[in-house]
Amino acid sequence: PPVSLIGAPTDVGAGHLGARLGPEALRIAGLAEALVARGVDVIDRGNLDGPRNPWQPPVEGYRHIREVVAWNRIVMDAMHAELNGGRMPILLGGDHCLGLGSITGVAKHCRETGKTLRVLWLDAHADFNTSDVTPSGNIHGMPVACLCGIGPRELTHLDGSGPAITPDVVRQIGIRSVDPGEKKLVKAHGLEVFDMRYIDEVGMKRTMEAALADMDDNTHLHVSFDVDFLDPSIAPGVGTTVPGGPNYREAQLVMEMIADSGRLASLDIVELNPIIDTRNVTGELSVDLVESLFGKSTLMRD
Ligand code: DIR
Ligand code: MN
Ligand code: MN
Ligand code: MN
Repeated sequence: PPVSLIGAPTDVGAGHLGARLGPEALRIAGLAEALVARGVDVIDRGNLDGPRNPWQPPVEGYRHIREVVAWNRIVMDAMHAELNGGRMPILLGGDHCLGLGSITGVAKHCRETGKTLRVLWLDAHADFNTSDVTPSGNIHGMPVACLCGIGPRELTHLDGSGPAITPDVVRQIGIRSVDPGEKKLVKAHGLEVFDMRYIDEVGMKRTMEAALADMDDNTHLHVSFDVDFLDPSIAPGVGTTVPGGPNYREAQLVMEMIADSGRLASLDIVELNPIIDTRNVTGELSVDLVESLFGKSTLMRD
């Protein structure tokens, strides 16, 4: 299907400044050109516009909640509009608080079209914090909880109707940093988490087979790719690195197996921070991975 790139240049949900430059770093790394080379019809919609980052400390457990709500409404509408127009939206973040708006827009489209939504959350973090248990107040640590209806009403009811998803929609992969109170919530809500221990023990191939199981022609697969999913040795350009992530080949295999599923219908690329990166290597790696996501494979498989 044709693809639309949507830039959301903000870091209002993060604890480091710089993810607002992520969309430009992905463009400079040649994201659109790489997709065109794969034979994909691409339109770059440019950047959305939203409130500036006031860079204030958290208030009652949330940093910048007003600005986070505003950005997410804008992102929700943009994602939904592209899907309505028959295009596959790729959100260029921006920090991962935007996964809330993105997936709320996607879920709305799935309800309207009778599709079954599946969300693959590729991340070092579970992003399942609440204002009570967050160690930081940064809302990029909360979007999965908010999507599942756990959080303040302005975040859990972004489209005015109700929580976008239930926890059974989500599969998390690569998780290796979960805060103590967050861990209790993840367990209580039965989130399906393929953490790094699981990947170490069974391998990435079987992990992805499990994460991609039980999809069919009616499945809309949304991938929310937090670049800190990757091992920091190959992807230093993120605000919150955590050692012990997937290596280059494991990450490629993740993307190749998603491509093979044939179900990818929307994507977020978030948390890329070119201020922290080294000569855009993390932006360039992200583009390599997106090529695999769109079917670029090794010589023997083409
Ligand atoms: C941490 C970091 N769990 C927090 N979260 C991040 O502040 O809630 N998510 N970096 O991507
Ligand atoms: Mn994240
Ligand atoms: Mn729709
Ligand atoms: Mn993360």
